[in-house]
Amino acid sequence: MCPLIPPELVGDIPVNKYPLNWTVIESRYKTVVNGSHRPEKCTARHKVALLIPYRNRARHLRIFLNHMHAFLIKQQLDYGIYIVEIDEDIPFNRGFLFNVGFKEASSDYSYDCFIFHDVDLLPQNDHNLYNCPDQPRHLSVAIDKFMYKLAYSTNFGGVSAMTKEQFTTVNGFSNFFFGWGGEDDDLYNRLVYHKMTISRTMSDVARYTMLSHKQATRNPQRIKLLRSGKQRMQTDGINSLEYKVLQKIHRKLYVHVTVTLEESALRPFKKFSLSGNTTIFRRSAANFDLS
Ligand code: NGS
Repeated sequence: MCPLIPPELVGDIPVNKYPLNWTVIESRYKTVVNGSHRPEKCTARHKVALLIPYRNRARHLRIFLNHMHAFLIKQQLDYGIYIVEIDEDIPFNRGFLFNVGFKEASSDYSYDCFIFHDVDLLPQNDHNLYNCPDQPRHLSVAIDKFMYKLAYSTNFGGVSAMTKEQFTTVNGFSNFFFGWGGEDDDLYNRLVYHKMTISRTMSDVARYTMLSHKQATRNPQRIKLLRSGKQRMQTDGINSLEYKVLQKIHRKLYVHVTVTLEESALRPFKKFSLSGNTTIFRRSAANFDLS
């Protein structure tokens, strides 16, 4: 077994916000294969899948992967990185993509711990352990953009960790939140309903740099959806997830999963769409080229 505390951790680590090109990043991580790595000299204590919902952030992805592989290797984890995206040109659905990532990673390997991670957040301290304790853990406690202060006490967004059992117990995320905001608060409500509590890493360790980007369009229905969330908990989540995998490519530094939503999965979007315009455009395959 690898030691409880990985021996090579140093605390604060530099964050390189410059996107290196793919060849350079790949040559840095010779031992990473299919987006996965495990320690050579000991048996990892944790099998961790890092799930990243994604759309059109190729620059961020290069910065993220370059930073994260070094970080995770040092933590002596048996890990895999999954980048998950939808082909439809509809508002982003973070919760749905995490649910898909959970299923796809679970079908590849016996991961016991899942880290739900935004692509624009980079940990600044390697004592911030990417494993899953007894209770769900919120990891992105202190973000530079917010002056390293937690936005509010029930916040569970950004980066969080749950065991397979915890995530299954709460039926994963809701699939109903199209557009920015609310899906993480809804997950928090699910945890509370199931009598779980959030654990948090200390804020001097759980520090993150956020990469800059345009603010996504807020989902005007998010408060309404949050209020009715409790009624849907048992029927809206990983047990109701319907999608088709368009491609699942095991690249060197990540597994890239692109899915299309089944008609039934679009129903909530159509129902809650204010504009009334429910035409959905498929994105062309060229958009899935992450280079
Ligand atoms: C809340 C959102 C959350 C979001 C959080 C922090 O208002 O989804 O802000 O966002 N909830 C609702 O909109 C209901 S942040 O300031 O980090 O961009 O995670």
